[in-house]
Amino acid sequence: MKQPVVIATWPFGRIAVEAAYPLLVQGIPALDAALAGAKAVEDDPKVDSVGYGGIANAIGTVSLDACVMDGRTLACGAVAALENIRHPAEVAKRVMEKTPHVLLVGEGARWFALQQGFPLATLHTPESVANWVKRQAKEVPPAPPPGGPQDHDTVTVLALDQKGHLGGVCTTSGLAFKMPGRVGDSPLIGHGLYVDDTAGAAGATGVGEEIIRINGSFFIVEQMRAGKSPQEACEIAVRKVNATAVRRGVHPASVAFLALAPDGRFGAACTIPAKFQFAVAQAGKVELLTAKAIGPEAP
Ligand code: SD4
Repeated sequence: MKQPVVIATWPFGRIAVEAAYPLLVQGIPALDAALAGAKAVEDDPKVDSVGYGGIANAIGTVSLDACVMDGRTLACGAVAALENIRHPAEVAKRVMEKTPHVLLVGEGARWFALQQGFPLATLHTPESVANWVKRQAKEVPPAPPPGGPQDHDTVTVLALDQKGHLGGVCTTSGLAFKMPGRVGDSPLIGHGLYVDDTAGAAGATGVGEEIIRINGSFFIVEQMRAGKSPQEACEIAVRKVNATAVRRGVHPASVAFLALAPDGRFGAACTIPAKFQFAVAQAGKVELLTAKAIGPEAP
């Protein structure tokens, strides 16, 4: 029997690991435990970047992205630009289980969620509306490029269960003030999340455009398959993000990665602007750790 481990992005990842870890200890499979953790964050209105109370887009709509992946079978499912549904990660799992598809978007995703019995809900809270109105008055027009430190956050949860299987979930309201219809890395398998029992699991948070550009999570998992530790694999991915920024003549954006190996080792790294912390639950305790920040190398 393996010692279970669960890791999750950002300080609010603590909410996720505290919900997921006891389930893993009871023998619940990794994906189900990770989903319970992600849902606890989606339901928390104080977390203003995931699910209920999430940051609205440029026209004031909360538009959610999520995906799930099972490391045992490589089964996966995702939803993007989903509105008025409180638990996008669970809808993503239904896409995985009940459809022959991987990704449903927009109105189609909402239609599927309703068909599956998810209730329509407002995702705004009085605080999220007030916050959006206040910031819009300051920032529009035109909004500065999204991606400042307060503009994003996502919960990505990676779990290893007692049977040695990996599972992962990623869920977010995406970048604040994103264009309507914009999809980030979070619902894209291989970008915001990738999970394969035979190599490892990886997840991302930060400016999705930069994560997509390097196929972040798949890249990290394949680094682990080639023998790198989870820490080394995350650092290589951050260096790649930095290098693409240098090639494009821009400053590296806020991006962070975390990874979990099939043997329970984990790692995390970020670009300097991300100042990334993540939560870990293992051996009966929960900790908040700070990821190694890596700047661009001198040319
Ligand atoms: C996105 N990656 O929509 C998400 C946002 C995020 O930390 O993770 N922010 O691009």
